[in-house]
Amino acid sequence: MVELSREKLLWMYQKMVEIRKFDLKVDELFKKNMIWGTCHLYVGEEATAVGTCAALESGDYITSTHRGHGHCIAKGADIKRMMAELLGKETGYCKGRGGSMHIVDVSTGNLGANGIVGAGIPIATGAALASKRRKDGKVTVCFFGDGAVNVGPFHESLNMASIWKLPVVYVCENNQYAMSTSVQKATAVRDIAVRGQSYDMPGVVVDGNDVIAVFETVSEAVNRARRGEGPTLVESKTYRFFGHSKSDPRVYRSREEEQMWMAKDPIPRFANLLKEKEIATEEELKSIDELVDKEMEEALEFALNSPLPKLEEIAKYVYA
Ligand SMILES: Cc1ncc(C[n+]2csc(CCOP(=O)(O)OP(=O)(O)O)c2C)c(N)n1
Repeated sequence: MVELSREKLLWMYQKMVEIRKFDLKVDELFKKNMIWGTCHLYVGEEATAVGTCAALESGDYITSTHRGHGHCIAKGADIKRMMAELLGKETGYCKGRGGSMHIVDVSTGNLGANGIVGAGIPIATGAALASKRRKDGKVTVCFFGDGAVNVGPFHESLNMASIWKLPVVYVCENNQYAMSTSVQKATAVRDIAVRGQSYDMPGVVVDGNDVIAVFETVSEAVNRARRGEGPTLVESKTYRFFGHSKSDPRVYRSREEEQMWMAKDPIPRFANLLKEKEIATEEELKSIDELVDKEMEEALEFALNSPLPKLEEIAKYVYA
């Protein structure tokens, strides 16, 4: 806490609130049939994206997942362009062709969300290899879920990153479920972090609903990577408050379990800390909340006023 300025702490609070309000707005728009397809909400996991991105320099890279809105916002994406993308508009990050799972923003070092589970892991490893060869001093953070730790590319990538001592931090967002499959049923080890040992890299478990703990853990891993000492596997234990995607009635978990995790909501928890430490008053936090409400309304207005792609150009920019 001591090494963080008030400005940075308030930035962290604002980003968490932006992620929450963005996804709640997206949920509302879905229910009104204004967004089509599917999407995966990040509500409940905000502390992982924000604590992690707060540990990075602006030139560093991230790779994201199918649940990527939070990563994009924490790395500095333009919320107007994100909203436009979800509404299929020409002003969106992929000119409205990609939607929720394909937001990429190279200007902020975000190498892209990804609909294929685990596919960001080799991409991040490749980016880190490029940084090492170029000696550009950049670190790549790779976000992925607990479901991704059982795919081959996870194991291949961690092995190579360790052999070559690449500047990469693997951040596993263990939100307890891969669709309807609980992590206990699908994964042999109790803590995913122990898999770091197989590849001779540190594996650390962190409370993923505590933004400061995430910041501190990832900062240490980033510093290690920047010193040329190689990768780290961070397991951030957290929970998604909503279902897997839009059509999930959550029959595989109990309402009691959900309530237990919601009591650990990372946003009020951080707000209480900021008040306790006299970093911000209730009124100051409220004014941040109001500012973000306004930001969301403006983003929606921008998206609604943006043009749809022209029908004759619909296949333009589509490569697969
Ligand atoms: C290679 C691959 N297999 C299966 C799917 C279908 N699928 C989409 S999301 C998902 C679960 C992912 O769970 P996890 O990695 O834990 O991320 P979370 O959704 O919990 O954030 C699956 C199996 C896919 N998109 N890609």
